[in-house]
Amino acid sequence: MPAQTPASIDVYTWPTPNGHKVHIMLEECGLPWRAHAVDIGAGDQFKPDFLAISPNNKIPAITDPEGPHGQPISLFESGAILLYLANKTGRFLPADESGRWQVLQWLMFQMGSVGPMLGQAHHFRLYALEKLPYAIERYTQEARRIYGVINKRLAQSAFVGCDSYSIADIAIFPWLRSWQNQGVVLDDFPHLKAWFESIDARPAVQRAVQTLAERRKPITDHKSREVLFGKTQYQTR
Ligand SMILES: N[C@@H](CCC(=O)N[C@@H](CS)C(=O)NCC(=O)O)C(=O)O
Repeated sequence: MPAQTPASIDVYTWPTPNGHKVHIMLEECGLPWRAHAVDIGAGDQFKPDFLAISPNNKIPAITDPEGPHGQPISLFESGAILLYLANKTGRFLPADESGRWQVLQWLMFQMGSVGPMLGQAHHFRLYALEKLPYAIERYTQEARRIYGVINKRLAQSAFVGCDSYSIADIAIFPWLRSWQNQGVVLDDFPHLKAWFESIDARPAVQRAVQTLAERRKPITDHKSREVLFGKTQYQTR
């Protein structure tokens, strides 16, 4: 009997680093999926249907019609989604316990340090209308420190998580694509640079980062700023 094609996973997303983590994982796993644009500059993340699956009003979120026990499941938080997809497919998370814990600690490092700190670097260097030297200095230094941590790890290991490509690499890579905006010079981190170029060349990665590329725009207009950093973001719900 021919194997049944899995149902498409619905991805509620936008072309940002956190969105691209999930796009890359889905492309690497060869799973069927569909992107549904959530324009976070226009305020789509506050629509009730989206908040019902992503209560923190952030992309990415997914719905898999074939979740655990064959039942549909919705998930938000990119780290949880990567773990879910790794568990579903048996890919990019080592089966052996020590490799698994290695990957999980570096995935948590991405979620707790790389994303939040580089996100603040973007905010204060690019988006904040008021250029605050203390904040710019702090988050640029944090960005450089984090690149240094990754570079040191890659001096000892072929990949960030373990000795093979994993969800830790998939989570970190999209954030480093904007290194210029973070005040970092890639040449200062040679092990990281070689790793970055090898991931960037992967066909699945090349396809994934094209997701909704035509919709991407800089957050410079009044409306986007208001939605993301102003009253709409902080209204009491
Ligand atoms: N920890 C979350 C962060 C997600 C996140 O920050 N998403 C941003 C885009 S990269 C977003 O949707 N922002 C919209 C908003 O804050 O209203 C994850 O990893 O999924």
